[in-house]
Amino acid sequence: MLRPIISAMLFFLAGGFAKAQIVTSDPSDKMQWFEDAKLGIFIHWGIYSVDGVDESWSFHNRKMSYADYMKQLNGFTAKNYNPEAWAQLIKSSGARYAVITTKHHDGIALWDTKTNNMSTAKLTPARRDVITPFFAALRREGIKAGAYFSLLDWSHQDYPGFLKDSSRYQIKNDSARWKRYLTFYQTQIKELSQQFNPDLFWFDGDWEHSAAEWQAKKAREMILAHNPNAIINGRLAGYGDYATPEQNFPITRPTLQPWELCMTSNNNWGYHPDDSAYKTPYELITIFADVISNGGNLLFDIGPREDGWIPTQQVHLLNELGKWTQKHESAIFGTKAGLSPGHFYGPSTLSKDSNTLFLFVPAHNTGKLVIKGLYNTIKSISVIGTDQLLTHKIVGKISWSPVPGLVYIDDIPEKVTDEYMTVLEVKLDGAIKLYQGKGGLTE
Ligand code: H79
Repeated sequence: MLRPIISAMLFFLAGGFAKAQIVTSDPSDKMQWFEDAKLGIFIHWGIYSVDGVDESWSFHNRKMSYADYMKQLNGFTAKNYNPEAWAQLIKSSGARYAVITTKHHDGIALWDTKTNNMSTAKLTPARRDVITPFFAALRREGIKAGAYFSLLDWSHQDYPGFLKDSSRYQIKNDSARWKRYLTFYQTQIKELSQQFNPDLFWFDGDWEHSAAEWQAKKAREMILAHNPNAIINGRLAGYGDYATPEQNFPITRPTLQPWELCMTSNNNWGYHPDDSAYKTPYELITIFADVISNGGNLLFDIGPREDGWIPTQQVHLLNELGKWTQKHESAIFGTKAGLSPGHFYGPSTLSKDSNTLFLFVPAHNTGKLVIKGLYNTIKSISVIGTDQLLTHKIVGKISWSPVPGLVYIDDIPEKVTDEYMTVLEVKLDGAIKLYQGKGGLTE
């Protein structure tokens, strides 16, 4: 139980996420699968996937009328929806978990909620709950299943917010009305818990109210009462289990672990046929390597069309990512954060026992690599996915000084470099030991 307490303190000290994280009833190892997972696939699917407009924000920001936005209900068919194929695609990317929008800020549930008729099951030609078959398919593939759920619901008559810069009412003026909303959203969470038992709840939209207003502690306790192993992301007004930077890559290693970067495949979360600003497989893979090097997970987003078809570029990205993650499995899964900056110019990871260091080298780069401050003796260096061994030289080791020399790794033959990132496996004589001084005679 020590770790949650320490992380609660860090949460408090870290400023950016300065809401106390109170963890009382969780099994101490419940985060383990998540920390080992490294890669998740995020899915934004909803009625916004009909016209390819911004998910919920398009009406909220008055880019289109609410009436026009809601007309998309008539176009959500899910007619080519193949949850098994989705799960297989996710599996083949190497991802260990997936998170799907069960309800975005627009209030349209993708499951058959009993709380109201605002669902794909009740109001769209699809006429069904699309979550149940997806969770079943994920679980058949051994992939953890996460439910994205927007706390705020701009469609609900008892929710204060609706369009940008307007409000239905103020909580302080009508607490009974807000109470009705709390009962509504908490009932929906109960439905999700009981019907789907998500491994992960991915909340969003907490920024519109305080933890006290949301009754965030109660929401957390409700979820954990049903499943003490459920993981909750860091958007439950301070009552989550991990930090969630969105789109923006952290420059300094987040002090809060675990953490997860969620990122789109182009510039949009949902289906946007006009958005061709796709990341390349190289960009995706180098971003992913950087994330795991810093001890995080990547939650990479795709946005299927209303009928369930996944854009070709997104399938391509997941396939290329999958080839690479499969080849370099040992350097990715079951590893931990690598060297801190200063030791190596690039991403790295460490085996859990710290006896093996993995160095990530961009594309067809043939090396000229240096490791600084390594006390250990290197037993071998090999190129993952090949039987190529590399030699190295220790440079500048002063016999009477305790400071280790520089490790210069000899060139990687071009023919064994990877199209995206080559990974070197550096086997050490024991757990890694690093010199982090300033090079002075006595430091
Ligand atoms: O579902 C996707 C987005 O629709 C949703 N989260 C991802 C996963 C999302 N979009 N934007 N945001 C979350 C953050 C929004 C922040 C803002 Fe604000 C809300 C900017 C302006 C209003 C909060 C309040 C932050 C600044 C002021």
